Amino acid sequence: MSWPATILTLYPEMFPGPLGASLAGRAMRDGIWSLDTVQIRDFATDKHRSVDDTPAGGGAGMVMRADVLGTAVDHVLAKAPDAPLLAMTPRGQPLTQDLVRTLAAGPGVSILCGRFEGIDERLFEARPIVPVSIGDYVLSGGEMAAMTLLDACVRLLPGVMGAASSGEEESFETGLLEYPHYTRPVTWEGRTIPEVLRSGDHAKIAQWRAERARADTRSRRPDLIARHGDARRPSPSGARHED
Ligand code: 6GU
Repeated sequence: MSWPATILTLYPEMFPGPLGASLAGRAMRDGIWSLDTVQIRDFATDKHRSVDDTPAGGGAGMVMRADVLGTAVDHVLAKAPDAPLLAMTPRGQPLTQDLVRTLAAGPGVSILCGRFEGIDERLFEARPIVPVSIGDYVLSGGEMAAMTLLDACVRLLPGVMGAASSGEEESFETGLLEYPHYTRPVTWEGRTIPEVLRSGDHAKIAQWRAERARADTRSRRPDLIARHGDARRPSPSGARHED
């Protein structure tokens, strides 16, 4: 059990889902990581096994109860005391490659998946829970967000991807988007692979890639350029962006 993940959810049947296939699936079968689900409803106390209630102050939808979640979270914290406990919610801090790297380097992760309109805020005051969001849009629940986070972490675990995942030129490793890729055929529908990539001149190739990374980031993700500090040359050797 090298990197255990524990998921608190109302829908354990959604797991492993896509994480059981491809790279993550093979890594799981190889014992590099493991997945355990905990059914939140098992911690309900009334005869209807209710986990949610109407929002204080009124409004649409339902809110996940602090008392039920508190007991469920305590169960997970007792089982996995060293793993950080995250909650997937659009109100959370943004998931970044920096956070993914930190989590993958740690002892594993526990993840609470929100449903309904949200989670009673007192839970976040009373337990050590880090709220995390995967982007500025709203999912119907945190489960697919948790799968996204786990996929990003698992590919970085030792033995999962080999050289490629430590690739210092990957998107975000330099604070920029990665340069574009090409492969054979050399000509497809009249479009030819850029000449420089076929030149064998590795210095020129590195320079072209650095320029394209910068240009594409500027046009697609100006927010990243602003954070990157508009450096003249993103280091092709892959020096990491420090915040
Ligand atoms: Cl983590 N959960 C939900 N429900 N929606 C989201 C999200 C998380 N991140 C972005 N949208």
